[in-house]
Amino acid sequence: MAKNRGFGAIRLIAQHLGSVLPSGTFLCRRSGDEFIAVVTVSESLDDFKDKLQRCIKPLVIQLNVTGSAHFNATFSAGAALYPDDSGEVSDLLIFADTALLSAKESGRNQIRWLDSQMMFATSRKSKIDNKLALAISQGKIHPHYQPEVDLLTGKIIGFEALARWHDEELGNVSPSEFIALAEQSGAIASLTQSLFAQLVADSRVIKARFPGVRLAFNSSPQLLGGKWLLTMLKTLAFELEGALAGFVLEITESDLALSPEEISIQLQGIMDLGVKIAIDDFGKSYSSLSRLASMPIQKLKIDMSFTAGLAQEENVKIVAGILALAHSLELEVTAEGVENQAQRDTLLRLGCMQAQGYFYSRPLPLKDVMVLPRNLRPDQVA
Ligand code: G
Ligand code: MN
Repeated sequence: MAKNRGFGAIRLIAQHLGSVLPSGTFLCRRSGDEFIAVVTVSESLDDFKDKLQRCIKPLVIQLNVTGSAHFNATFSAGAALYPDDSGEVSDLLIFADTALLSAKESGRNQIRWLDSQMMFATSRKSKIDNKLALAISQGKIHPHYQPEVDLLTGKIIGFEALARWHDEELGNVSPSEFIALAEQSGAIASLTQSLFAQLVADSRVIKARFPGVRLAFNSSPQLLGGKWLLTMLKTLAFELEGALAGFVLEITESDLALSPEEISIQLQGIMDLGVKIAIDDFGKSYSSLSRLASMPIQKLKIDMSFTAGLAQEENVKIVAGILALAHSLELEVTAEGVENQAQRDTLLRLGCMQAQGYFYSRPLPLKDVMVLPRNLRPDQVA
């Protein structure tokens, strides 16, 4: 019934579009409620844009003959111009999609035309997408390492591995640009494997220079669902005979929302290899406190937005609350994003003992890690 009703509505929308768009328009349904229209510009571009704007007015749809069921349909549209934007059909479709996304993000019920900013973002994104698999297989994406310190003494107690990619053409490509693409294309598994293999290799020299440090790495939620991550780590642990002791896996609080049986079995298996589990960006998203208490977790990392806001009393209260919660659950705590001495002092006063952030060091390539002193900011020692 619902299905028929859905098809009925789509058919009515298609008929409506056919009747309001200029005659001679090619119109087809792409998927779901998405249509593609190829419209010829036969007047000045400004007049044409006005005309299209009028075509996509909201519509009230009557669904059955008695008129008892009706609903409002609004239209979002994205447009790209041939040949100005591109001579290629495939590019034009991608550009129109980008403009459509922008129309939806700007509140829907409107038409958006491709602009140079959207075009730049789209072409950078598709270049990153095209280069990603090769960059992974050639080992061009490396871990950089950001120190974690003991707040009281400034002693380096660990490092977090963070993926960094420098491309000759694209410059520095940030993880926020390539991780989502790697997840979409399925390359996230090979990326994680490559980064982890580099981390393990680097860990020998890092641990020799900084005895007892822990090495943290991040995992995509996609890899936590099945057994992939556990299997990869087991294989490495087997090859390295215990080399995983001292490693820390960082997951986010929303990862705990995955099926509890699945995730706790995998996390427990990972812990059994000697790896500690930390919750990254804690406090930023939704957290289930019962999951937090029942899952095998040893550490929280306070999201950097709270550290950045420590000048406001409300953030001081939140951080104090997180520290109290961590204390009762017997979890370690690291504050992320410490950028100045005032934040360091407030955190210490609240009883937070570990931190990470630009005040101490940015994420560094291995060669720079190796020349770091064992204590950062010794001037800060109280
Ligand atoms: O989500 P996660 O905590 O893993 O992300 C860490 C990111 O935050 C890294 O990309 C790192 O470069 C960045 N970062 C680390 N320390 C600081 C800091 O002190 N200030 C800001 N603004 N960013 C930081
Ligand atoms: Mn992290």
